[in-house]
Amino acid sequence: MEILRQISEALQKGKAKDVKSLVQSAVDEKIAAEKILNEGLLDGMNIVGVKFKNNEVYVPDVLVAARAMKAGTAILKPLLVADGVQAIGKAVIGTVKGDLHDIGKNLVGMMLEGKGIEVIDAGTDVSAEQFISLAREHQAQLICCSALLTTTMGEMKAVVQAADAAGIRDQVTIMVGGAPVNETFAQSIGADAYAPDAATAAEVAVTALAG
Ligand code: B1M
Repeated sequence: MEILRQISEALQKGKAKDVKSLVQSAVDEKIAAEKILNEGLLDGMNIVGVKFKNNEVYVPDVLVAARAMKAGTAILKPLLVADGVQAIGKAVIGTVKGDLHDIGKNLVGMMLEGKGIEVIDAGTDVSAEQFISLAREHQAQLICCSALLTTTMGEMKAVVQAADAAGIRDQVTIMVGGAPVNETFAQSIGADAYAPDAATAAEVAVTALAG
């Protein structure tokens, strides 16, 4: 679809205003929000990621692309998030200590809200102690940790250990995810669940809350 290609290209160029108006046009054309997200915004961000890896674009280019991504997702959020639904549980979500990537974490948060889960967003660079203290404060049943760097994914193990030390390990489901994370890693650190993408994360969260 032409408009989705235009969204992807505008995002790659970091043109937040264009992304915003193109996403709005796509919504007005009744294209499904998930399709706009996956085939427009995320397509563009994936291309930026490959170019970043190949040194064809640099951190400032990635930052403006990330800003454009946020402008687009802000328009989609009301369409992805259910309105007025009774909360079925609470989740503390954050990107682990040392890691500032928050786009994937924000998408996971939106999808959880879309399933009627109350989300307490701890932000980025969240220490294991912060995760635990927020989970206690809000009596959350879920702790959701995101990591995008191979150097920070080890922090997820610290969250599992901190939950253990705080005596709340059997009261919370710890779910992990992010580009470098996989099922084998999740099991190796003693996490309860892993999800490869935001939509699956929401399904896994619902299953965990039901069980
Ligand atoms: Co960074 N960065 N970055 N970056 N960046 C990556 C991650 C990298 C893979 C790029 C590359 O080399 N190809 C690379 C990491 C290499 C590695 O560790 N193996 C990298 C690097 C090296 C860095 C810096 C070190 C660069 C530097 O400064 N020299 C630096 C680190 C800063 C820090 O965190 N301390 C850095 C900085 C940045 C920016 C600030 C410029 C920017 C972030 C802006 C922001 O987030 N607000 C940025 C970006 C945008 C990227 C890429 C291009 C895109 C990430 C993204 O948002 N993807 C990324 C390359 C790539 O991933 N292709 C890259 C879209 C997002 C929707 O996907 O986050 O994977 P993702 O989330 C998915 C799934 O993973 C999953 O669901 C989401 C949607 O389906 N998911 C979960 C995520 N969390 C989940 C949790 C769950 C379940 C599923 O359960 C709880």
